Amino acid sequence: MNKISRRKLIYGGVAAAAGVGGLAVADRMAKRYGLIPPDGKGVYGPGETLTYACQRLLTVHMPVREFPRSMISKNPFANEISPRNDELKRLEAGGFRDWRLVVDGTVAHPLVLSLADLKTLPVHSQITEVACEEGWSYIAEWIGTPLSGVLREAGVLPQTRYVVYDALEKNGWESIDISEAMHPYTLLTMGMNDGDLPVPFGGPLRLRVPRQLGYKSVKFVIHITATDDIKKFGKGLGSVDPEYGYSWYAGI
Ligand SMILES: Nc1nc2c(c(=O)[nH]1)N[C@H]1C(S)=C(S)[C@@H](COP(=O)(O)O)O[C@H]1N2
Ligand SMILES: [Mo]
Repeated sequence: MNKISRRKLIYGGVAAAAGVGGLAVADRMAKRYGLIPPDGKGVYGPGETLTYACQRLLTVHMPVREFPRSMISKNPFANEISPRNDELKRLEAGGFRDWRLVVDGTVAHPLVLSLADLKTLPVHSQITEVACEEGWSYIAEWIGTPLSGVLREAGVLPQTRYVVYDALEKNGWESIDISEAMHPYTLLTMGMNDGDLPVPFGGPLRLRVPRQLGYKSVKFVIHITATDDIKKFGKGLGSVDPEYGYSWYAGI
């Protein structure tokens, strides 16, 4: 059976199970096919699992919503952290020459990359929207290099199921599944509109995940860890969001 018809079958199965046998059956099917989000047993329960499972099967190769240049927001709003932490201030004062990105975990060759290293990698740009769960949004051009290339460079191992990313700022960590991590629009962003990514918008490096809500697009990223076991991180829910009642999977 080819991949597409197999996917159709599994999708049909999860959805049909939800209708006929109830959410518990859908939950069991989703588990068998590795479609349980890390927070699936949290406050959201089987409903959250069904959303994630169906979204994943339908959208794994879906393109991102892009906008024309004329729709770039004139006055984008940066939800800036305050106060800026001392380490960020120190790195900024040095023109980010001492800044490094660490890539480790389930990879064959862990990497330590400077901004100059990252700038030698293939460039991709996209005009996409940052949509905050609170209701506001803005559109910008984001320029950088796909996360997938950096993961391949590090020799990401086949058992990898999630990619965890950490910010310079405390409590900023997040994770996405490997299919989102390898999506060509999941971008290690170093530029915004016509220049370098400004610090209030997450400079020098922000992971843009344009298929999910703004909170997955972590600013000031300094550490990327591939893993086969998301439960080892924090409280095991995939990020801090589920601890506050937000969903780990934030597809839009
Ligand atoms: N490091 C870090 N990244 C972050 C946040 C944060 O507080 N710290 N806030 C998130 C949230 S909730 C949203 S909606 C977007 C806002 O993006 P903006 O600051 O570019 O407007 O950034 C996300 N990335
Ligand atoms: Mo947000």
